[in-house]
Order: sequence, then C-alpha cells, then structure tokens
Amino acid sequence: MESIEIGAKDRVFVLTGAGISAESGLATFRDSDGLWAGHRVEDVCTPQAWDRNAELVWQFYSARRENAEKAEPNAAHVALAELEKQLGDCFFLCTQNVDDLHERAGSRRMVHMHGELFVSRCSHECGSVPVADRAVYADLASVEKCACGAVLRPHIVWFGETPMEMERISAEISKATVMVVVGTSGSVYPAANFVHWARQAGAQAVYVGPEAPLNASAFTQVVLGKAGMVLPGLFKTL
Ligand code: BV8
Repeated sequence: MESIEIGAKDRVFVLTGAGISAESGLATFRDSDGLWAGHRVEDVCTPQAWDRNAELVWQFYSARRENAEKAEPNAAHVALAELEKQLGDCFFLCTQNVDDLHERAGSRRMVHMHGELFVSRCSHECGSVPVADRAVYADLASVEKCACGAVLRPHIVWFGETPMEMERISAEISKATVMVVVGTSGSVYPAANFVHWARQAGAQAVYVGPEAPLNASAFTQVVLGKAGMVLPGLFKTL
C-alpha cells in the first residue's frame, strides 16, 4: 500500500474535485451519466445561461441541492478531516466541489473555490452578503429575493467567472511541501494549474483517483484507486 510520509516541517495542501464525492453517490461531471447529462455546460453553468434562462439554471442547482442533501460524507472526506486534526495549521483544503460533504465530515481549514451549493447571493451584486439557502426552487417566481429586490442566484462560480479565495489559495500553495490532489480530471483552470504552482514551489505532488488526470505528468506520484479506499491509509504522520 503506497503511503505519504508527513513530517513535522511539512505543510499539506489538498485539492479535491467531484471524484471525492462519487462514493457518496454524487455524480461527477465527466462520467458518461455525469451532471451535465441532459444539460450543455453553456446552458446551466455560465453567466450567459443565467441571463438567457435563470429558471433552468435554478432547476439544475435545485436538483443538485436535493441530491447533495441526501448524500453522506464518505471515508475519503473523513480521512481528510482526520488529517486536519493532526496537522492543524499545516493543513489546507481547497475544493472545487460545491457540496458540503467536507464540512459535514469535520473539515474547517478549507475554501470552496467554485462556490457553495447551499448559499445564494444577489444576482445584481448589490453588495449584500451571500445567504445560507437550502431551498429547492421549482420555478423562478418562487426564488427568494434580495433586500434590494433582485432575485437571488446560486453562489457558484460559473465558467468565465473568477474563482473565489485565489489570493489565499496561492499563498497556501506557495507554503506547501506536499500537494495531494484527489478525484479531479484536471480539465478546468486555474485549478488544473495548481499542481504546477506547487512543483515550482518545490513541493512533491500526489494524485489519487481511479484514472490518471489530464495533468498526470506534473505529479511526482499517481496512486490509482478510489478515494474512499486509498485516503484512509495514505498518510503516515511522523
Ligand atoms: C477563470 C462550479 C479567470 C459549477 C465549476 C482555455 C485554457 C485555460 C482556461 C480556459 C480556457 N478556456 C476557458 C478557460 C477558463 C475556464 C476553463 O477552465 N474552461 C475549461 C472547460 C477549459 N475556467 C473558468 O472559467 C474559471 N474561471 O478561469 O477565471 C481567472 C483565472 C485565474 C484567476 C482569476 C480569474 C472558472 C471555472 C469554474 C466553473 N465552475 N464548478 C458547478 O459545480 O455547477 S467547474 C466544475 O468542473 C468543477 O468545479 C471542477 O472544477 C470542474 C471539473 O470537474 P472535476 O471536479 O474534475 O470532475 P470531473 O467529472 O471532471 O472528473 C471527476 C474525476 O474524479 C475523474 O478524474 C474521475 O476519474 C475521478 N473519480 C471518479 N470516481 C472517483 C474518482 N476519484 C476518486 N475516487 C473516486 N471514487
């Protein structure tokens, strides 16, 4: 069984993608029956899609809220929360996922670079604070409104929008000695570049997933296997 030794001087940066939630029953984007099934990305995951058909966008994210509500964190989420307990501020988690399974497993030192499914915000960017929102909306008329009167939108980073917390993310990568990337195809940027940033900072980089990602050549180690099987035994803290 392959393992990663974590010493007292190590700082670990973890990046996760849809694959870590696959064993919790949440569809990934690229699998044949993936999330985009029935929906072209351009129709549900861009600002233009929102302008063209906000109701369809809300139906897409409402269906994902229903699925995520029913899902439970799996052994991979738990293993990362355990590692954070052991490493404290020498651990940092960045997820591309919008579900809340990392939080529900106990992760705290983390950011959602592509937003959060159970948060909504003003669609007119009036400056109001994003709000917790677990509602499932059947139609646009039933969607909550901002205090300014504008309809709320999902607090999600769509294609063409700027990922969240990028300053904090790049600062954490520059300090990392070990980057662990779990369950992501390496098809979306800038997340797919993080491994290059880590290598340039002198870190080792490990990928965990059942198939090699598009950016596999950038990794010092590729551990093939499902996250829920591999992560629980992967880290050896010295
Ligand atoms: C930006 C939220 C500027 C929505 C998402 C050309 C070159 C470079 C860049 C671009 C380009 N053209 C356009 C761009 C920019 C664009 C982009 O990258 N496009 C792609 C299509 C080329 N990116 C953007 O627009 C981003 N913004 O660039 O702004 C900027 C840049 C830097 C700094 C400031 C500003 C914003 C992109 C965000 C889009 N929103 N998500 C939602 O969730 O609905 S993206 C979404 O898809 C995910 O969040 C994730 O990021 C991405 C890919 O999904 P994955 O997580 O990788 O999942 P996938 O299905 O692909 O793969 C699953 C993997 O799991 C597989 O590898 C599989 O083997 C594995 N797996 C399966 N089972 C398991 C498993 N692994 C472990 N265990 C298992 N059991």
